[in-house]
Amino acid sequence: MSTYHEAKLLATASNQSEWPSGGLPEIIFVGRSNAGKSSLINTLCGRKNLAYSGKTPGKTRLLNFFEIDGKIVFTDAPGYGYATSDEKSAIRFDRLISPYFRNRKELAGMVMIMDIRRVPNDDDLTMIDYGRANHIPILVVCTKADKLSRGRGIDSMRKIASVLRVPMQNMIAASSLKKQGIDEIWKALDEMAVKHA
Ligand SMILES: Nc1nc2c(ncn2[C@@H]2O[C@H](COP(=O)(O)OP(=O)(O)O)[C@@H](O)[C@H]2O)c(=O)[nH]1
Ligand SMILES: [Mg+2]
Repeated sequence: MSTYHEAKLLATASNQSEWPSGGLPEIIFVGRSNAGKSSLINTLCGRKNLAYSGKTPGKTRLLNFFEIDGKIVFTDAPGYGYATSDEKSAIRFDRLISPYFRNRKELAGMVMIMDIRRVPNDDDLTMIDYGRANHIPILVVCTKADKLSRGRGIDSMRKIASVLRVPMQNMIAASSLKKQGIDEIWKALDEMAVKHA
């Protein structure tokens, strides 16, 4: 199920001075370009196009902060992969993301979105290390689960878990198309928020 949630864009930030004043627990959403991150954020919020602002040229390299139901903030990070394919872009990505992981007191957790059919690559490993190095709780959401049978989905998740070195209990299979896994993800996010408080 996915139900409607109040959501408003608090800020679009290229650097620390543009971060919103904060206070609420924040969850950062990361994923390789095309993994299904925008679709997942929209589905979590019961919306159609909340997170597609990220597709607007210029906004793709920024952090977008969405306040949800006045109780939690989703920080939408730029998709990586294409965007970080050359060294200059990788450095720019690091300049955007690194201070956030190091300095953002509100940061309560990280959601890494993986296409359930893909094996994690070096970009994914680099990304997950931002969370790990800063001791941020990590949830891996394997989306597009509708693309695989249940059995093949589980096999694929085991592989993803082993490459990322994330325990299976910190992974959730999901589908934005079929609205699968959404309640389970919300439960995990609420737990991250509570633990951080
Ligand atoms: N079948 C299926 N397709 C999905 C799902 N989530 C996203 N997609 C498709 O995957 C593509 C990339 O999705 P998008 O949310 O824009 O990915 P992003 O680049 O990570 O934000 C789009 O064509 C989506 O329609 C899903 O759960 N199931
Ligand atoms: Mg997107």
